[in-house]
Amino acid sequence: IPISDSIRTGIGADDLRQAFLDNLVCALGRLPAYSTRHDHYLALAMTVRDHVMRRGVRCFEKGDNLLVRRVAYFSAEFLPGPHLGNHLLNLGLTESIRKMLDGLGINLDDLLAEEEEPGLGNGGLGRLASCYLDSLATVGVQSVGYGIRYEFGIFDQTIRDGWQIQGTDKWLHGGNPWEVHRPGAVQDVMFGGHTEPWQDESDSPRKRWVPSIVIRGEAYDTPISGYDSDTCALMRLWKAEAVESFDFSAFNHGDYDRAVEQKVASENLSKVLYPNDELHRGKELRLKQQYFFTCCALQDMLRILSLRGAPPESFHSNWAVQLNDTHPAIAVAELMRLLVDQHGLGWDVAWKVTRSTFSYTNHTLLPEALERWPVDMIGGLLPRHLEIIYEINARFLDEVRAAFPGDDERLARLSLIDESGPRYVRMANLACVGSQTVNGVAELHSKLLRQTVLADFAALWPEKFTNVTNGVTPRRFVALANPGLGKLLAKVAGKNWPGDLEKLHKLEPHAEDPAFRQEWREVKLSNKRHLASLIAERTGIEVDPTSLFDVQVKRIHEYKRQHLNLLHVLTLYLRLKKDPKAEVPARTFIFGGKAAPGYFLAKRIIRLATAAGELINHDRDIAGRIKVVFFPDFNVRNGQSIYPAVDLSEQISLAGMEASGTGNMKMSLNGALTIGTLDGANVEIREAVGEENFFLFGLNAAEVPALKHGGYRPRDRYESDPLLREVIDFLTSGALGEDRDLFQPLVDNLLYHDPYLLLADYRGYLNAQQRVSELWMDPEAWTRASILNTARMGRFSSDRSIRDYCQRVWKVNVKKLKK
Ligand code: 26Q
Repeated sequence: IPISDSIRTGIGADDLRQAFLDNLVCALGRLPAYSTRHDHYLALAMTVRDHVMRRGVRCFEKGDNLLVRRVAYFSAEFLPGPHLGNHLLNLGLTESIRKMLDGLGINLDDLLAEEEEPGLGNGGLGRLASCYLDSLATVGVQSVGYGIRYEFGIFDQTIRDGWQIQGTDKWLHGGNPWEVHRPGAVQDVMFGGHTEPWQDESDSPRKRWVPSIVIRGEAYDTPISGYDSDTCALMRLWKAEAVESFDFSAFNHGDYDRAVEQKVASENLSKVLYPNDELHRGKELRLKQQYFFTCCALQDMLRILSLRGAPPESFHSNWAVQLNDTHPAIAVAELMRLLVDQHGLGWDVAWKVTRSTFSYTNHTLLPEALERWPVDMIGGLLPRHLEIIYEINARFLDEVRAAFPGDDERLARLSLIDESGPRYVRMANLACVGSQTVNGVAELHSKLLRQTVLADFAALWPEKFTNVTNGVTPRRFVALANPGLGKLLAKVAGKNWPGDLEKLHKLEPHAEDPAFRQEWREVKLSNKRHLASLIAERTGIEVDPTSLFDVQVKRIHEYKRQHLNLLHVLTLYLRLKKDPKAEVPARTFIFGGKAAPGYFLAKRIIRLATAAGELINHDRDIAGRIKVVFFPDFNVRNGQSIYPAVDLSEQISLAGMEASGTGNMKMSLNGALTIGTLDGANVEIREAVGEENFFLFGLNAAEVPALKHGGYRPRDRYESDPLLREVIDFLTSGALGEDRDLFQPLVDNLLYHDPYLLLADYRGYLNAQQRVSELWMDPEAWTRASILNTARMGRFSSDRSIRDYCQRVWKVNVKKLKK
C-alpha cells in the first residue's frame, strides 16, 4: 500500500484550514463555536503532527529498503521543549498556518503559549539529547531516541518568601497531542528471582532466568522533525504498566489487595524523574528505571532487526547505540543476555556484536557523580546480569593481566567491581569495556578524562578515546527564540543559515558597519524589553531594558559558583553605598535555575540571590542602578525568552568541573559576551570568538589541583583581602534579612572548606567584571564584539557535533551541505 498524499497533509491554505477544522470536530469532538483555546491548540498540534508523521513513516520505509545503519540514542533524560513552534519552523509552515488561523480569528502565538513542555530531564544532559535528535533528523540520519516516559518530570519551581518551592509537574494533564501510543511495540521486563542451568538440544550448557516479577513496557512515540529535511527522528519513550496475567491470578484467588499492590508497584517505575543531577545515590528505583528502558529498547531493536529479515549476529551492522552517560550502561549486560540466553549465540560472537554496538559519552569528572551500584542490589534485581558482569570482568581482567603482568593495583582500578570496601559495580568501567568508542563533551573535558577518571582505560585502549564537543540547535535557540536576530542573519548570511551555521562568518565584515551595529542593538534592545516585561509579570520587579543584562541561568550547584557571582553583586552594592558617585554602569543581574530538592547549600544560594534582590532593588540610595532578579522555573521555554536578551553570559565554574556547558553556546550565539573561566567548552568558545571578545579570569585546570594540594587556606584570603572580608562579613551582618544565621552555612563552607575555590578566584573575577563595565560604556566596541561572537560561533551548531559522531563514532553517512 503506497503512502499517499491527502488533504490531511496538504499545504495549501484550504487544505490546512480543512485539516484543522476536521481535527477540531472529528478528532476532538468539539463544536467550533464552543471550543476553547486549548482545543484549538490540540487541533493545530494534531494537524502539524500529521505532516511530521507522514515524513517519519516514509523515512522509515526508505531506511528499511536500503538497510541503513540506524542510530539509537539511549538516554534516561530528554528535554525537547515545546514542539509546535519548532515543527512549524522546520516544515516551513509558520506563516501559512498563522494566516489560516487569522482567517478564523485565532492568534497563533496564543496557541503556542498553550503547550506544556515535557520536562523529562534535569538540565544539560537531557537538553543535549534533544538537540541531538533535532540534528540527527536535520542531517539525515535515521535515528531513535530511547528513554522513559515519566509521568511527572522535573518539578515546577516557584519562589515563596525567597525560597524555592517544588511543585508537581503535570505535563500530561491537558493531553499530549504529540505522542502516539504503540500497543504493537509492547515489551516484557523481568526483575528478581534466580537463574538456573539447562541444556539445549545440542547439549550445550545454557542459563535461564526465572524472575519473580514481570513488568510491561508500553511504547509512546513522538516524532522529531528536521530542519528543511525529509528525515524524521523518533523519540520512543517507555511507560511501565502491570502485566495483566499477574494481577489477575492474584485477583482470581481473591487476593485483591496483593493484585492492586502489584499493579501500583509496576506503574511506579516510570512515575517520576529523579531531580538530582551530578549526585549519585544508590536508589533501587533508579536502577530499575535504567534497566527497564534499556531492556525495552534492546528488545524493540531486535524486533525491528527481525522485520528486516536480518539475524541477531548482524545487530551491530544495523544499529549503533550511544550511551548518554552511564545511566543506560546496564544495556551492555542486557544485550549480552538477549544474544546469549534468548537467541542462543555463543559468548564470543555475542561479545563482538555487543562491543561493536555501543559507544559511551561521559559527562562528568565529579567523583560523587560516578555511578556505582551495590553488588547485592544488582544481584537481587538482576541476578542474570550480575553473572554476566562477572563473566565480562573475568575475561577482561585476563586481558589486563596479559598486558600488565603483576600490576595488581591497576587490576583493582580497572575491575568492574569495586572491592575496596562493600562491593559495587562500577558503571563507567562497564561502559568502557563494552564500548567501541568513549568520548568526552569538550576538548578539555576529554583530555582530563584521559588523564584522570579513565586514565587506566586510556592507557589500555588509547584508540578508543575521542572527543566530540557539544553543540546546540540553532533552530530552537536562535531562529525560534530570536526571530528579530534571525531576520538580520538571513539578510547577510542567506535564509538557510540555520541549516549551515558556518555561514554566520559572513557577518564579520558587518561588525565594522555603524548602521548594521545600530540594527543589531535595536534587535537586542527589543529582546530585552520583552524579557523585562516577563520579569515584571513573574516577579513584580521592574528592570531597565537599557541596563546591562548580566545573566547566569543553569542548575544551581556549588561548582557552577552562582555564589561567586553574588559576591560580586554585593561588592558592587557596598561600593555604591560608600561612594554614590562611583562610575558603575546600570546592570540587571538575572539568575535562574533549579536546585535539587535535597541539596541544602544550593537552596541557600537561591535564598541569597532573592535576599540580595530584596535589599538592593528597594534601596533608595541605589535608585535602580543595579537590580537583582531570580527568574523562577528556568526551563526550555523560559530559556528561549532569556537567551536572546543576554548581554553578559556568566560561565564561571571552577576550571576542570564543568564538562562542557551548553548555555554558554546558546548565549554567545545570540550575541552575548562571556565572562568565564577556562573550563569546559568555554576554552573553545574563546578560541573561536577571539580572546579580545571574551572576559577571561581565574585559575586554570592545572592550577586547581596544585593549589589544593599545596594546602589552600581560604581563611587566609579572607584575612588578607579587605574587600573580600567586607563582603563575607556582610552576609552574616543581618543586613540581608533579620535572620543572621541564614547564610552562616555558606560562609562557614567558604571560610573553612571552599572546595570550589571561590575565594581564590574572587579578585580575578572582580577585575574581569571591571573590564566588562568599561567595554559596556563604549557601545560601539561592545556591539562589534557582540556581532563577532555570533559570527564566529557556527561550529557550535549541534549539526556539527552530530557530523562528528557520525564520522568518528557511528560510521554512518550524512547528507552533504547544500552549496
Ligand atoms: C544519576 C544517578 C541517579 C540519579 C540521577 C543521576 C543524574 C541525573 C542527571 C546524574 C547526572 C545528570 C545530569 C548531568 C548533566 O546534565 N551533565 C551536564 O551535561 C552537559 C551535556 O554534556 C554538559 O554540558 C554539562 O557540563 C554537564 O554538567
